[in-house]
Amino acid sequence: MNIINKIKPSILLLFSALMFIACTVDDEGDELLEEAFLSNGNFESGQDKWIFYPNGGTAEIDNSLSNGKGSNSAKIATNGSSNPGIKQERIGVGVINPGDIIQIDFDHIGSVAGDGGIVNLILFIERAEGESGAPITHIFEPRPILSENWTTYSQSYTIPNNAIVTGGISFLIESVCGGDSGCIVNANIDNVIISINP
Ligand SMILES: [Ca+2]
Repeated sequence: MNIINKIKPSILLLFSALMFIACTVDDEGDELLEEAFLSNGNFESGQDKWIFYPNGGTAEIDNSLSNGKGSNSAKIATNGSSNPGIKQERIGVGVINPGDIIQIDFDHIGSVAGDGGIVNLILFIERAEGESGAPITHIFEPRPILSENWTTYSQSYTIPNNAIVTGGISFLIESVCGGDSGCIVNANIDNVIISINP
């Protein structure tokens, strides 16, 4: 056996080991991303992962309306001075960093009547629990415009390079009526997706 034949199995073994390490890291990374970002964006698991805030209006699972597969969406509705909303908190801790682009997409359907009714998408860049300082709060514009057809809303925000993101991100989708009498907002939300550096 010459020297090359002796070395070959060792090289092959080393190569296999490196591939194994590379694949393991990659798989863990993918799992981490899935866990960290957003679960149940289609509401097919009900309120799981979400916080529903009626805030004087209606915030509930609507199992009669879904866009695409499944049967559920989130209904956020108000007919008075209130701001019912749905929120996911502190997702992407340790994964989302300063400078990252956060893209949020969701589908909406519904209507606004009277004056003063809007739908807000608000992003919070969070500090760790107990860490002093205020989160960055970003209200996306232009806001979603409700209509009788499902429409996809897509917005992105670049986290400033000097931001503190130790608590990940939170986001809130809310229907809002101010003080105008006759204001009504009926919105259904489905298929919420968050992409990092899309
Ligand atoms: Ca759905």
